[in-house]
Amino acid sequence: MKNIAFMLLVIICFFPATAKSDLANLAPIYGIASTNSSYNGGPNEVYSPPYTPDRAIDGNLDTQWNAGSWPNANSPFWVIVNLQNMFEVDKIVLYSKDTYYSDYYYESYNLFSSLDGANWNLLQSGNLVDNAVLFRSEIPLSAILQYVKVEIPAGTHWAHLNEIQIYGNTSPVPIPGAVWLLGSGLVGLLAIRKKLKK
Ligand SMILES: [Ca+2]
Repeated sequence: MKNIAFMLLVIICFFPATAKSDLANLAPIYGIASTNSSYNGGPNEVYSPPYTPDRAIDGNLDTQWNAGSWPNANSPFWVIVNLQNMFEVDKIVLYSKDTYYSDYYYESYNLFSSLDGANWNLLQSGNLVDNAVLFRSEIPLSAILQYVKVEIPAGTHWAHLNEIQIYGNTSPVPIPGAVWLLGSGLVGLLAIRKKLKK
């Protein structure tokens, strides 16, 4: 009986910490985007310049960040999205499209996450097909992160992204609070268990 009561207390104390609230694309809600290169556009542009990094997280698949084309002194190009807090993230989706040129092109990418914007964890490397059809690359995850970096180190023509979608729990992860709660919860459980044993 005492063991059952203890198990119930454990479930009550720890279930709320693992319950998930709404999932959404966090990038347009919280994201601040930066880059090392923005192409300023030229004549006969299909998309509306400037191709600034905020265009990669504006929730619009028809606008894009464009770093320029190769060769370029700023390569490898990168765009960083800072969510301003730590979040639980379930997947990242990258979109690219080039309607100006209909021939086949590609651009390679390295996708990183970070908690502090200084130490980066490589999540995936791959290629984005870059032609007139909107290309979608979905990367499933189970991670806590604050920063996402997409690096484009090589390709056949443009370095650009129409959208970086970061899907996760809309409530930030309160790391110091969670640690404090876990600590106080364990102390409480130990005290209750001691009482039950008496
Ligand atoms: Ca966009």
